[in-house]
Amino acid sequence: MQLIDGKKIADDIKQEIAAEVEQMVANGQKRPHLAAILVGHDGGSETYVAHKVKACEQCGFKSTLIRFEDDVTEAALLETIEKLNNDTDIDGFIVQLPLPRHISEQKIIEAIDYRKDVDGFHPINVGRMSIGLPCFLSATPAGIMELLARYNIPTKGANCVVLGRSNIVGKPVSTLMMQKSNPGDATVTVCHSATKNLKEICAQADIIIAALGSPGFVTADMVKPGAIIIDVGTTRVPDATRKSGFRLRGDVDFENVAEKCSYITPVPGGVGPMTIVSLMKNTLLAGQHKIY
Ligand code: L34
Repeated sequence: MQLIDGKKIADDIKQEIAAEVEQMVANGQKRPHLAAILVGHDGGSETYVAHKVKACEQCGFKSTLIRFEDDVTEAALLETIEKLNNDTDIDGFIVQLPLPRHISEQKIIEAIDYRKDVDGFHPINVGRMSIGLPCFLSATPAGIMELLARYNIPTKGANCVVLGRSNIVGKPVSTLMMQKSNPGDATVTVCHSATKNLKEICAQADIIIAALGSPGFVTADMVKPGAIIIDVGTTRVPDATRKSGFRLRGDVDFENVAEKCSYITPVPGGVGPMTIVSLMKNTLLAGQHKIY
């Protein structure tokens, strides 16, 4: 079994981006500028956004964090989005999800100028992705594709099972895996809560991409010997031995599955850091006005 080191790949890519940014600055161009809107104090969101701000620093980007309490109105958020859309110094921005229930995520996402939508969540970017046009690719799927590429993992003709059908991971990663490209060109099966014979379907898979947010869901009996396992889950589970009181657990029963598979992403240190770095890649593209 080989561990897929997302942290190391992400560090390499951040260095590549930083070098490109210094080149841009030397040529008299401005530093890319990312803004992030964070609503409330969800522990996961706080951590992820802090990682995004830090990654901007490492890439030589400017960053701005805009915070709201969780009683912020939808109107106030929309007004902020409008300002960011019109602010010529901001190249791209994100609204960290999830949002409080009284705010429509879809309305917020559609209010973002798609040319600044570095999360790749706007329907224009999703539509472009689905037909293979240049666009902002959403960060977690793009990060997974990058890991497969950098580890030279063959995907052409592979049976790929995606667990989960969310708009931010399951749907887009299944689209990318079936696209005629490398990585890609796989035969993709998407499983979800209504799927019958899920275990049997998984046991046929050459590649499993687990994105359900259900800790330890993928057990060794669901894994074909030599399969490739991509674990997208990062659920906080109670752990009294940690100072924080919790630890992160993926969707895969790592201990038992690791012995059986050929490649596996750890949690933490697998897909998570790649999500962050894919956002950085999109911000660089935005700063270079490559998506319009
Ligand atoms: N708008 N909302 C928007 N864009 C996104 O791209 C996200 N996502 C998901 C949740 N909501 C979002 C993220 O940023 C998930 N996500 C994310 C980002 C980073 C990490 C995990 C999920 C990450 O850095 N994970 C680390 C561990 C972090 C920790 O210590 O908690 C890892 O190594 O897996």
